[in-house]
Amino acid sequence: MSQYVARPNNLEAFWMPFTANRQFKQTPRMFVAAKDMHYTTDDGRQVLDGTAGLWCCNAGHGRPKIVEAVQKQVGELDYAPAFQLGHPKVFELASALVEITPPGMNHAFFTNSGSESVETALKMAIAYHRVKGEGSRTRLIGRERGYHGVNFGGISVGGIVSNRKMFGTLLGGVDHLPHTHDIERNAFTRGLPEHGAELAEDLERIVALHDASTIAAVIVEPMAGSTGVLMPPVGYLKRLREICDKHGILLIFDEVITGFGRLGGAFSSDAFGVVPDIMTTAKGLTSGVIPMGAVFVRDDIHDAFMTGPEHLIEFFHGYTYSGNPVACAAALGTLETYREEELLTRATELAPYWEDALHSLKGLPHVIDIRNYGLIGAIELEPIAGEPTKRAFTAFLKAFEKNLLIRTTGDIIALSPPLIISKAQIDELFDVLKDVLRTLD
Ligand code: PXG
Ligand code: PLP
Repeated sequence: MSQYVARPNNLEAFWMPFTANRQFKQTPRMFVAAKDMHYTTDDGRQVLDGTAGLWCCNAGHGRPKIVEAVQKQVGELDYAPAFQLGHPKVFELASALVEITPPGMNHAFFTNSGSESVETALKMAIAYHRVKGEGSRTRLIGRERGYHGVNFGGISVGGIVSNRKMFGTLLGGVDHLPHTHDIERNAFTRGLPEHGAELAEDLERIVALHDASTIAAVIVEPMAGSTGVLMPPVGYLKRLREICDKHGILLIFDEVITGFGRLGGAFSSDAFGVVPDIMTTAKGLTSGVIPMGAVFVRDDIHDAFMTGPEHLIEFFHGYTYSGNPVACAAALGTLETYREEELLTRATELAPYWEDALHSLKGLPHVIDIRNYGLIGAIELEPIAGEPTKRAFTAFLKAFEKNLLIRTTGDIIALSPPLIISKAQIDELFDVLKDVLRTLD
């Protein structure tokens, strides 16, 4: 087949991220093009994107406003130094973004990824307490099963064992809340699980152990994505917010997945009603087209830094590519697409249909839980005894053969299609997945 020549003849040099390299290189899976809801493989197949790439292509693929914005920008101003210099688009973008952040959260710091957004937020939290005269507040509290990217701060507050165990002692002064996953009590819940709000009380135990005066921030994903789509129990986030307020601890929501429409609003607070002090984002900010992240902070946190002599740098932090012009253009084109097509609220509209279609998989072999919110869903499979992850990975391979892209983590299948998915495509997605699940050993 003619497309086949697109496959490079040497796959050795590229060390692939989070990939079984040797297995992949024996039987490579390659995409060569993408448009709207579909990828094209190098053997000419159209694959339905059930995962928005890696939870990032929220506007779908090859969207004209984004493509045009990037093409125009790269010819006009390719790069401008990020430190002590600016360019118009980065200010325009920050202003546009704070229009959709929660009230009182009107400042944006740009990064290149979710991992960098997390490092930035953790450093901001510690430095904020210091500029406020509370330099003893350095401790960071994460949560078991949390995913906050792969840099040292992020894996330290994160709670995914395989991402941590190889890398030494990590950051000191970190503690963890318990995760909220409880299949025994909450299996097959539609929307937010009823049981588990009391798990937030564990923060009081941690505060009692370390004393509030040593704690800078709590960081959680409002909905934990990477670990297998764990919804917050009803009342849980509100309780975390109350305990943080009581003790002067900053609450950071890692919205790298939940931001930009996944839950049916711009950010998780639109869905769950709890507003953090700092939000980390990336992915949907540019619909995955150009790497970019943003950290949003409450005004008084930003303002606390804006003291001292005006010629001095207020925050010793930033990246060569913070606010890169081409990334800014991609983000502005993305926001325009979201606005014109009302994509940031589309998940709310589609949620009932999505939920019914997803839960129709109940009763299929090995399915032990199904969960959903907005345009996100997960199907948890019983692991094969002694061979965890194998059953779900087999489902991934079979789905790929049947022209459907799904994502698996452990024995959990995660689904998060682009927000432009049609009802007919939702039907197609679950028809294929049913076929796949029926044939699993
Ligand atoms: N925080 C959260 C909550 C994330 O989900 C990151 C930080 C890190 O972002 P970067 O851009 O540095 O990767 C993430 C990223 C998966 C999967 O399939 C999830 C992520 C990335 C890749 C795959 O679960 N989440
Ligand atoms: N390492 C070296 C030697 C550098 O000079 C720089 C940036 O100037 C970095 C790392 C950080 O790179 P970035 O700003 O792209 O994160």
